[in-house]
Amino acid sequence: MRIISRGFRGRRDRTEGGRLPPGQYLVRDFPVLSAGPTPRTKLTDWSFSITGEVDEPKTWTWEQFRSLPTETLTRDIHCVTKWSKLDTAWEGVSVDTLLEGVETAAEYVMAFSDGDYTTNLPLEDLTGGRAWVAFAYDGAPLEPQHGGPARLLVPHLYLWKSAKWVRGLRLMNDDEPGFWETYGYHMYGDPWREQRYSGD
Ligand SMILES: Nc1nc2c(c(=O)[nH]1)N[C@H]1C(S)=C(S)[C@@H](COP(=O)(O)O)O[C@H]1N2
Ligand SMILES: [Mo]
Repeated sequence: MRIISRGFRGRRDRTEGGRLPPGQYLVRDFPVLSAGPTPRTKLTDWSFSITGEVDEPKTWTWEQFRSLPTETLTRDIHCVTKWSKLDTAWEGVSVDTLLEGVETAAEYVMAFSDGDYTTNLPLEDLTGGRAWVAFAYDGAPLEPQHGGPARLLVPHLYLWKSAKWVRGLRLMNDDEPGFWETYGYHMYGDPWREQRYSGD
């Protein structure tokens, strides 16, 4: 007699139980996508700043940043080149924590990184427990190739919005294109609405 356990569901759902956005496929490895060489900023030279349209700019040294409260999180990530990776495990500082006490009328943010990478996002998308400055992946310090010492992580948008080697957030009154957005990538980049390129 054949016994089929209660939990048996046969072939895995092609969309991984609805977790795979349209046009995406699953990877098990962790691809590296960088537009330029990996910057190697010493932690003693590193800082994180909130600048632009703010009453008082803020800045943290690495030591000060690492003494902020941290969160661990597990999220699915989606790259515009069509790979998705499920259940990636991170540790970081919530952007809500970094924005505490910041007075601003700005509605947009330009994240900026070592190596001159930038990417634009609505400020709202970085708040409400939806974005982190992550310094660890899979229980280990974030590797330089994946954005170490720290990267922005905004998992509900395509991964180009998650700036590696991030050094700060510049608050802006008006939306402006960042690096890839200047080359025709979408200004917002929602993977569930397949907003890959401008016009999508
Ligand atoms: N500073 C910087 N951040 C970046 C990029 C980059 O080239 N430079 N590439 C983006 C793109 S297109 C993707 S898909 C992800 C890739 O992250 P990974 O290399 O850790 O997979 O980083 C994003 N952040
Ligand atoms: Mo990407």
